[in-house]
Amino acid sequence: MLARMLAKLVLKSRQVKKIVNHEVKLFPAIACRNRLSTSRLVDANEDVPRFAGCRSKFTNKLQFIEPDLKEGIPVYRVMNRSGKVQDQSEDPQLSQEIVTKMYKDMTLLNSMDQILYDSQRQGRISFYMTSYGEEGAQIGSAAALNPQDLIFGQYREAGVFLWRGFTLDEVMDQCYGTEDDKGKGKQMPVHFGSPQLHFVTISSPLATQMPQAAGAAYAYKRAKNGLCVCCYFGEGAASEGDAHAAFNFAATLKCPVIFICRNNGFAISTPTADQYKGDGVASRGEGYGMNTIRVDGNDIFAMYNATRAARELCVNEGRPVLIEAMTYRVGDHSTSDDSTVYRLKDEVKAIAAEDNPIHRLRLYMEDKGWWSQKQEDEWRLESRKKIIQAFSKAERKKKPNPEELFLDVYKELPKHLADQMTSMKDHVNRYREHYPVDNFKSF
Ligand SMILES: Cc1ncc(C[n+]2csc(CCOP(=O)(O)OP(=O)(O)O)c2C)c(N)n1
Ligand SMILES: [Mg+2]
Repeated sequence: MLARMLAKLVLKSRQVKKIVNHEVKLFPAIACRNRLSTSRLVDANEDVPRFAGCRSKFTNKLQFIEPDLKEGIPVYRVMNRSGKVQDQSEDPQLSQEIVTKMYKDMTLLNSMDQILYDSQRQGRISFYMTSYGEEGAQIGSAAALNPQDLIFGQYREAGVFLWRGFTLDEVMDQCYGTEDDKGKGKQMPVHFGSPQLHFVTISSPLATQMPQAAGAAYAYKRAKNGLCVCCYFGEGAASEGDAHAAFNFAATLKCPVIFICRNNGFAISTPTADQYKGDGVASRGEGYGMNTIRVDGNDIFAMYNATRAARELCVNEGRPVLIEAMTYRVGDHSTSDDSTVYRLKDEVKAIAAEDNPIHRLRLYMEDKGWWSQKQEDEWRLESRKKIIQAFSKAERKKKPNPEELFLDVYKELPKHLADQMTSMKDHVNRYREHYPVDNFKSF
C-alpha cells in the first residue's frame, strides 16, 4: 500500500526538462527541501542525499563543523568612528533636514535620559531605563521604516518612539502615570505604547513581543497591505524560547518581519560571553533560513541602510530578516542596577568616548557644514528646556482615578474584579486621611 502510494507520488511529480539538446529525467529530491511540492529537482541517476529536511551533498570525509575555526560574520558599516564615509556609494545621501532630525532626536533622547534617570534617583518616578550608547541603532532603523509599519519593542527603544513623533508630554505622562497617560498608570515607566504611531505597548516579560511580531507579520502578509512589522529585542531576550518560535514561524511562513537585535553586550549583569558560545545572534539567522546581516549599531547610516534593504526584502519578497546591531549599553541596565559591580568604569568610559553614535553623526554633519558648536549649544539648551517643561507639567498633573486599576483589562469587568474594586474604594474611603487622595483624579 505504502509502496503504491510512493510510486504514485513519484509519477505525479516526475518532470521532464530540456537541457541544451538532450532531455534529462528529473525527480523531486525528497531530501532537498522541506516539502515535496517545493523540492529541488534532481537527475534520477544523481547520487545525492534524499532525506527530508536538508539540502546537501554526500561526503566521505569525516569532519565536524568547527564554529571556532570559522571567521565571524562581518560587521557592516558606512562611517568609521570619526564619521567618515568609507565607501561613498554606501552613503544614504539623506537630506540635511532628515540628518538634522536624526541628530536632534538622538540628543533629545540623551538629555531626556539624563533628566528622567535623575528624577528617579530623587524619588519622583519609580523606575527608568536609559538608551545611552544605543541612540544610533534605534533612530537609524526607525528612520528607514514606513511610519505605518507596525513596531514591537522590548523597553530600550524610546528613540524609536521619539522618531515616530511620540511627544515629550506623552513620555512624561507615561513615566509619571498621570491622568493623561494612555495606559492610565497601569504600566511601569518606559513601557510606552501608541496605537496612533503603530507601536504596540511594551511588555516586561522578555521576548513576548517576538512571536507576536511574527504573527502580526503573517496577518499583514495575508492582508497584502504592503507594510512590514519590525521587532526589537536584546541579545539576552534572544535566549528565550519565544525567540526560537518567532524566528521559525517567521521563516517557514515567510512573514514580512524585521527582527532587530540590539546586541549591547549585557543582559543586566550577564555579559555576552556568559550568554552564548556561537558568533552572536546573527549566526542563528542562517540556521532559521532567514536573510541576516550584522551591523555596526553605532553607525546610524549603516542601521538606516540595513533596515531599508531589509524592509524591501520583507515587503517585496515576503522574506523575514534578522539584523544584529552591535552596540554597547553605556548606562546601567535600569535604575534598579549598579553596573559598577560587574564591569569596569574605565571600559564604559572608553567605549562611550571612542565609539559614540552621536559623536559620529555630529562629525559627519560638521564635515558637511550642517552643524556648528553654536547650533549645538543652542539646541542643548532648548531641548533641555523642553524636557524640563514637560517634566514639570506632568509632575503637577493628577494621577488617574484608582478605579482605572481594574478597568480596560477585560472588555466587561468580571465579578471578582468588581468586588475588589468595591473593597478598595470602601477601604480608602474609610482611611482617607492615610492616603494622598487629593493627588488622584475624582476619587
Ligand atoms: C521572561 C523574563 N525573564 C527575565 C526577566 C528579567 N530581565 C529583565 S531585562 C533582562 C535582561 C535582558 O537583556 P537584553 O535582552 O540583552 O536587553 P537589554 O536590557 O540589554 O537592552 C532580564 C533578564 C524578564 N523581564 N522576563
Ligand atoms: Mg543586552
